[in-house]
Formats: sequence, structure tokens, C-alpha cells
Amino acid sequence: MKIAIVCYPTFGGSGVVATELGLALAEHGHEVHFITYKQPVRLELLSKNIHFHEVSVPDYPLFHYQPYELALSSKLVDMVKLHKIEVLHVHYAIPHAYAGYMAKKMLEEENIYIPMVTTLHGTDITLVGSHPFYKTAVTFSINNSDVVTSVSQSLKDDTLQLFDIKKEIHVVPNFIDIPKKINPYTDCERDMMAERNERIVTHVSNLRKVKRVLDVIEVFDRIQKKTPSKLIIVGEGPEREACELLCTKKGIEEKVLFVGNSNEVDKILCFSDLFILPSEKESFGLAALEAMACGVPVISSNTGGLPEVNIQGVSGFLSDVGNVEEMAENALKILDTDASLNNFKKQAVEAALVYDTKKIVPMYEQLYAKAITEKTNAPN
Ligand code: GMT
Repeated sequence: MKIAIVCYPTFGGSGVVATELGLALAEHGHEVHFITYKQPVRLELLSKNIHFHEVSVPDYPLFHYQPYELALSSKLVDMVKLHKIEVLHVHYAIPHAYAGYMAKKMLEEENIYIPMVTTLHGTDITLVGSHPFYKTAVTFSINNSDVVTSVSQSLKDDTLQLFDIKKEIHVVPNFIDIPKKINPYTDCERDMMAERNERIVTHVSNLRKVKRVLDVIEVFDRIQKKTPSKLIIVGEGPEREACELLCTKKGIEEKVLFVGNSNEVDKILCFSDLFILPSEKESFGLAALEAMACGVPVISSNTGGLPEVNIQGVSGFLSDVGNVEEMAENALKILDTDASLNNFKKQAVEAALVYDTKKIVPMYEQLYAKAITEKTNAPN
């Protein structure tokens, strides 16, 4: 199949999933065209099956806001015609599903009928999309997609509750290429980060309020009082300064490393002993799945799709949002002895296997094939 993927090219989970999907589809022999404003961060190699088309929005002084949707829909039309693309897969409803719909309509004027698959990722529904400023357009875009998928059952439930949805929503969970994650590094540079007797605790996110990074510090503070440890915080975002201040206030600044955005998350995870994700909302929690795939047990909140990923008492533990005391107690249960830690590490990998690329990507392939057949048979 010839597939166009529209996504955010940044460090966010939706862009990561879209990129990994494109790479897996290309490995299966499909021709994949990424269409976005920048080459996606995890897309390092272009190849025979992988193409990248940049959407440029020239600055024009009349525009207070540059019209990205307009440029994207025009680019989609041009690329579909040029490369004979058969299916559009847009990740994140805003504004991608809206631009995709416009592209479909423009193509129909030329008797080209192309199905659009929209994948809902979370914040496009729970945080931004349900805002009254966007809700009408988001509802319209979802209802006018040919296929709608959500990355967890929890997100499907939220979408049905928040919007008036007339389409079936297929749950296609996020995934990870587990074999690529198992022990990919021989030179774990653990010694650069911590002493031999110290446990390494990690958090990866975009450090937005919804991630409750201050809770990470609170949990870590309680851990480090009981067992020698270091905290590594990966990512950049608006909460960083408040986190640094809290570390200083608690006198633990020497034990907390802020490493910023990184392309070496796997490397950091390979020497981590525990991952903390105490988010306020999380439709899936790809970061938790990545940690588990690298053999890192997870302490998380029990919000949204996290209970579908992190299994209580198996891959880690879940607590109510904000219950930092319980999170710390559970963390210490995991870190208590080498035997308990090794057990949780093993179980974390096993729990992650449910979401291996090999199991999930065929679900998308089947949806594409069905959508293409239906569109070819009965254009509307
Ligand atoms: O919250 C983020 O980290 C970014 C956001 C995004 O849009 O990229 O992540 C959302 O999509 C990810 C991939 O499907 C999910 O794993 C995250 O749980 C989800 N974030 C939220 O729901 C807050």
C-alpha cells in the first residue's frame, strides 16, 4: 500500500508512535510518505520505502497566525496525486484530521477518492480538543474520518463521553519494537550517572503540568531518604524551573540530573532501575511502555489508559493521582532488594510484550486495506 502519515514531528508520544508505525510499515514493504513541517525526530533514515515531504508555511505579514492547515491540505493533495497515495493516516485530530478532510474534498473534485484514518492520541481529546474553541471542528473531523482509532480503551470511552461521535472507534494500542529494546547497549554508561550502590530512578516527559513532575521529585525525595539513589529527568518543558527550585528547597539538587531532550532515551533506560509517571491524565503512557520494554518497572498514577499498560504488582504499581506517599512506599518495595528488583524488571518486559510491534501494526494494516476497498467500491 502507499500510505501518507501526517503527524507532529516533535518529541511528543503521538509523533513517536506515528514514526515507529511508518518505519514498521516500510519494513513490511509498504511505501510510506511522512507529510509534516519538519523531519520527525525519530526518523533518522530515509530509504526506498520512506519519504519525507516538508510542509512550508511562508511568513506573510498580513497573517497574525500562519495558516498551517491550508498549507498542509494543499501539500496532501499534491502528494496524493504525485505519488498515487492510497490512504491518509493522520495522527492527532487537531488540526490534522481537519486538514485531511479538506484534502479529501479537494481530491474528490478530481474524482480521486482516498480514505482517511484518524488516530486519537489523548491531549487532542482530553485537553485541547474538548475546549469549546475547538470542539465543533474536532467532532466534525472525527465523524468525517473513514476510520477512527484510539490508542486505548480509556481514550475511546473519554471520546464517546466528551463528543457526539457517530463513527465506530477502533482501539489500536500503542506499540513498541521489543526485540530492539532488549539490551541494545553493551557500554551502559551507568557509572557516569551514579555510584555502584545507588539505584537510578528516571522520568521522561515534556515536563508539562499534566505530567505532575513535582510529584516525581516528591516521590524521589522519599526514596532517597531510605536508599541511596539518583533521579534522571529527561525532557524539556514549562515545569523544569519549578522542579529545579523544589530540588534546591529539599537539598537534593546534587542527586537530580536534568538532561533535557534526548535521542538516547533507550540508553538512559538501560541503566535505570525505576520509572515514575505520576500524570494527571495519560491516554496511554507510551513513556511507561518504553521503560517496561527496556526492563524498567513503573510507578505510575492510575489515570486514563495507564492501567491498561502498567499492571498492578506485576510491571510496577499504580496509585491515585497525587498520592506520593503510596507511590514512594511501592517504589521502595520494588527497590528493596536485588531479588525483588530483578523480578520486577523481568515482569516489566513480559507485560510489555502484549504491545509488541508485531502484534499491533497488522491491526493498522487491516484497517487500511478495508478502508481502501470500501472507498474504491463506494466513493461518497
Ligand atoms: O502527553 C504527551 O506526552 C504528549 C502527547 C502527544 O500528543 O504526543 O501524548 C499523548 O499521546 C501519546 C501517544 O499516543 C500517549 O502515550 C500519551 O499518553 C498521550 N498524552 C496524554 O494523554 C497526556
